Amino acid sequence: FQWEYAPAPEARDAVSLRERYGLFIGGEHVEPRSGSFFPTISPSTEEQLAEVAQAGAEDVDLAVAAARAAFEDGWSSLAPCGRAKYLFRIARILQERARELAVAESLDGGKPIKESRDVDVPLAAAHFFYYAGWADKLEYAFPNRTPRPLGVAAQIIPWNFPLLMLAWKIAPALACGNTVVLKPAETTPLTALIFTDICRQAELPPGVVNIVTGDGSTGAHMVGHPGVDKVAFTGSTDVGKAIQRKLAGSGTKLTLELGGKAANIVFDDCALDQAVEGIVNGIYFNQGHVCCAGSRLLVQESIAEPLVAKLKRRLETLRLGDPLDKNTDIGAINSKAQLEKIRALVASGEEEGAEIYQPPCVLPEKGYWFAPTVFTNVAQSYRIAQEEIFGPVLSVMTFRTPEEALEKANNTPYGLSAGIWTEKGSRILWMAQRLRAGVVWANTFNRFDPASPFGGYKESGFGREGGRHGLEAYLRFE
Ligand code: TXE
Repeated sequence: FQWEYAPAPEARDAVSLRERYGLFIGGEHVEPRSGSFFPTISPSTEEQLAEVAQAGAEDVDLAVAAARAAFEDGWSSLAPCGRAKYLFRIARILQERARELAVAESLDGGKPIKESRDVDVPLAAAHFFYYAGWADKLEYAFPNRTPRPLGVAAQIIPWNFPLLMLAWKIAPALACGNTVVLKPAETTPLTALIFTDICRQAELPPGVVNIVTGDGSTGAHMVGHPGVDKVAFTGSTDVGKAIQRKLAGSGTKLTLELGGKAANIVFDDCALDQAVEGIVNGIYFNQGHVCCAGSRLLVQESIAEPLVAKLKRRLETLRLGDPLDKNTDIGAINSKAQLEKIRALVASGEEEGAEIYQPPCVLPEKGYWFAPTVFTNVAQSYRIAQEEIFGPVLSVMTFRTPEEALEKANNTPYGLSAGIWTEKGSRILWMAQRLRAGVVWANTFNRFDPASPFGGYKESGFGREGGRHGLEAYLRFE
């Protein structure tokens, strides 16, 4: 089986990028006071897509001041149906500009266009529609309490779902009457920068949304800023812990959505073909760059052999290559650093004694790629069974009883999600009650809806995004 790398130039034309992007502060595109820029590249071709501003402390000061002014000068006291009007407008513009956004997302981040087209962009619009609906109904969401906005929210997001994470953060914050300063990840700033044009197109009052680009140092300025009332962070557990330590005792509200090591648990009475699809979706969706990825497969011993055989055959049909090709299943790894991390963890799995399987596939010469990988013969103590790889790598382990499955599933410092595959409803309920995971899927995986709260236990963080619960993170109560 040979897969040829076929570029799709016509898709590339859907997005016209500026050579250089400044910051979006107070409703204007401005040059960074820092004077510094850095390149954002396409991980599938290594071509430079644009230059992006590296915001320094002074730039963050200006963005926070603009957000504060917008909060005090009207956004927080605007009639709630007025806030809803802007959120509805943004949602509609996201739909109208869906193709451009999907192409930009796939170019900048490496994910297959069919995912950015069918998942990232429509879900981002759905979040704005959903929270637009709550903006004038907050007193119904929290009866007998008086909800009030917090003020200025500093929001720091990762590179795996750039536009969707922006929507998860900005939509509820604005619906509740807050203003925001948001920083996209350094490897995927483009859709957030296109979003600045959408804010202008929607005539959002200046300063309600401010976008600053930069690396971790920009994020650190935001977190420590005295003008910030709330920090919302999605990213690595190490940075999340550092942020929590920094904010200890400060009174700044904090929500953290961190890593995961989810178990996908397959019982012998499941619909096997459906489970194989769920396992593939669970770990190879977005190259495994998913915090809730089903990276540990726990399969009942009696069906382990046929299931793994089916899974390997299915992997041979996955197509790896150009993210802009509509047939691509597996795109590029987001960055060189992430590729190196995946390689190192995979090497540790082989050294510790696990058996590796990769379907035959030709990796493109340029760019960052990693073949879909399955490890069998994995012990729970191996690093590949314990640490978040954040790549297309599945670790398979077996169990005999539901109790053993539960014990193994919960044997992780994380607790973001889990999947159960069985035809027995009572077993689903028994497991779901005992799994220490914020989300439990039954006979499906990686399903998202703006109305469902999402968030973790243990080192996966705290606070919920999505649903009515997601509003709480952006409110105080009188
Ligand atoms: O994350 P970082 P990285 C996990 C995943 C991945 C690993 C490393 O396992 O392999 O983390 O990824 C900003 N103060 N996840 O290094 O550094 C940074 O600029 C404030 C899981 O990319 O945490 C970016 O905007 N902000 C995760 C964001 O934090 C700081 C998604 C995330 O980057 C900062 C991403 C600081 N000191 C990675 N340092 C998930 N939960 O989905 C960095 N940042």
